Amino acid sequence: MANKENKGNALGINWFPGHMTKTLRMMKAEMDKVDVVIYVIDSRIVASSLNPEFVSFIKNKPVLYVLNKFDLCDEKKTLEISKNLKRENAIVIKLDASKSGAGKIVEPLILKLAQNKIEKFRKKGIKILPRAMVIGVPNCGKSTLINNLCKGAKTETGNRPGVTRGKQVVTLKSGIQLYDTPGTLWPKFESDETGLNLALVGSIKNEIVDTNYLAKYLVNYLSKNYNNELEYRYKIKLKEKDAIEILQDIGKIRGFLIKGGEIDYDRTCAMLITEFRKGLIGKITLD
Ligand SMILES: Nc1nc2c(ncn2[C@@H]2O[C@H](COP(=O)(O)OP(=O)(O)OP(=O)(O)O)[C@@H](O)[C@H]2O)c(=O)[nH]1
Ligand SMILES: [Mg+2]
Repeated sequence: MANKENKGNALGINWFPGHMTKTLRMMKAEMDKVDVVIYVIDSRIVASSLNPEFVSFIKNKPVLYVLNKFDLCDEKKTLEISKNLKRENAIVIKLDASKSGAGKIVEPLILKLAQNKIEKFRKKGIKILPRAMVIGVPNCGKSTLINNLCKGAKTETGNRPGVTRGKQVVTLKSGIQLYDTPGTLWPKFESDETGLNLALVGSIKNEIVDTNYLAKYLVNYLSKNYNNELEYRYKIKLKEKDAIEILQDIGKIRGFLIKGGEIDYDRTCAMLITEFRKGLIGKITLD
């Protein structure tokens, strides 16, 4: 349900609080002043990072798609999926925005994408510098990218969704202006997988999500697609085991026990998700 923070078990995860509606309204209103859109995508979930709410207001703008957190993804799979990002007047790049200096390639690309407009004004004798709006789902690295470009923490970042609130404008040394925006989602996800993928990478507030269900979903996905990584990280053998049995094995190996010698299942699930988010299980792409 839109604007309601309803904690569901897993099916029908939904997080579309009022501040996102407000942000989308602000983005639409500001779009007229923007020359280039910097669309930050979490490389582990390319398809689930695409917000259908953006389609209408970015349609005529040049777009720089940034496949961010590329250091955490399964390169081959992500590049295959990102072929779908094709559109007119767009450039796709891969990036690890948390790596110092990595953002250097971005500024010339903003200029390139705004070239037509710069040229049009130059003919009239006016020198303009482009404005770019940085958009994307929560926690995908928008503010980190901006900080990377301007050397110094000009915007607040953090490994949880909803860090940036309100519009923030940062002017680079060159004069290019970057608008940071709060991460936004949309009222209803197309599929349960979309919600689960967004939750796994930390784009949805933890309180909304049932951690144990999420861990079970992750184990199922990993045992089908990244079985070697899962076995290697936790020194387990998957054999024909189901997700719950695998989680029990992981808990046992880690020594996560509660009174009576039982496995601390909750702690195991939470640990698995944390390790996935940090990239400790391996370079993994969810969609
Ligand atoms: N490994 C890795 N971590 C990254 C990368 N980019 C950002 N991060 C981390 O991801 C977390 C979220 O970064 P933010 O820049 O705050 O994300 P945001 O998109 O601005 O988030 P909101 O403002 O909440 O929408 C931080 O812990 C960053 O250090 C990247 O390319 N690789
Ligand atoms: Mg931010």
